[in-house]
Amino acid sequence: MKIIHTSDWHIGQNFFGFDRRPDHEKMIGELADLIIAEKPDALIVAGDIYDSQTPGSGIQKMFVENMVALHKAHPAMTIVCISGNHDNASRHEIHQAPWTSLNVHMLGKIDSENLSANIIEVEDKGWIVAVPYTNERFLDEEFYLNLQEMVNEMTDGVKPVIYVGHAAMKDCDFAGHDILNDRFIGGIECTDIEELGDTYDYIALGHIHKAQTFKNGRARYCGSPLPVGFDEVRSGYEHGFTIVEIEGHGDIPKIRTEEFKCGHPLVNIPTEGHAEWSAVIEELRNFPSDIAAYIRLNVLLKDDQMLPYDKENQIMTALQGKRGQYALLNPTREQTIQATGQTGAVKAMSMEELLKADPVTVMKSYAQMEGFTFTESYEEMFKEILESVNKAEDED
Ligand SMILES: [Mn+2]
Repeated sequence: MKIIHTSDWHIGQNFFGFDRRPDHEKMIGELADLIIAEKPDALIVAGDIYDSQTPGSGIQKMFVENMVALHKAHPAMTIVCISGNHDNASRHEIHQAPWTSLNVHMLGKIDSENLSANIIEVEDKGWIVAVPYTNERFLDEEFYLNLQEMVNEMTDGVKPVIYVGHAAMKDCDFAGHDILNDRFIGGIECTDIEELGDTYDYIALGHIHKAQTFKNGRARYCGSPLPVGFDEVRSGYEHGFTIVEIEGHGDIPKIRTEEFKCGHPLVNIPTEGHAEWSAVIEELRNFPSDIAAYIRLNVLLKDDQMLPYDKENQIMTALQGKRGQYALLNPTREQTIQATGQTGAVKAMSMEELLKADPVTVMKSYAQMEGFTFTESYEEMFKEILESVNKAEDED
């Protein structure tokens, strides 16, 4: 069985006021070309189709038209499209009936009483087990075991079985995600991939935007085809599509990738880290005029330095005659870590970020700043205290 694996499109994203529709159209257009060239048995879209739970009608229309175009690129292909944490699970299933007639399977929910609905047969080729994003606390304790049992009953043990999910897996590389703002990543809401069982030949994942293969080549995040944020542009971060071939059940999947180049690349100035204002403006002035980039300026402020009062003016002057556009100013104040005397850029947390953050994460960054090791036993003690505080609050 041959599949193309993609996820995290985030269609309709409001990107600092820029319309990303042309970039999304280009991405889906190139995906259609890839489908025509590769003729896969299935296309997997592993969640976060839209950026918001309530996409506008124009954005929904664009999605529908593009999905039909992908179907027409190779009508014999099965398409499995699950919802992610950014999508609305119920809305995702509204037009399930007409989509099914095009061999497109839109899955947004899990019904523990009817797990067979999530197991899709790709005729003569194998099976795809589709598990849309669900908060772990709404899953039965035995969910993965029951699902695996059902899969083993419904499949033949000869043809490959592929799992599709939208979840954060423990011990992955979360680079590019704002861990402090997203407690589903990095902390308590992570799934241990071993819980899924050993039935699946390939686990096609969405959610984490950094492409990566793990579980001895049996699991992969295909990554976001176009960077969703400026932190997704750094060395080692690839954007594109994944092509997977599996001969039979038990065989190791063969994985290839196809790069996607965004029409409006995201550019950080400087490329890595932060630099002082004058150096940033100088680099902006020297930025090639023919690249239609969206640009973030990463400015380092020393001591009691402030941003210049005419900053917008300076930016606009530096960009004159260039196709590049200014998107965001990202200032950071240099701080010295007391305990170590080390000086560097430390991202200050806003009150809003602090309120949303997981206390253990906050404690860990505090420990790092103060230069002491937050050991596992400290963590245990800290969690105990947290629990008793939460309990006392509940009782109030
Ligand atoms: Mn996403």
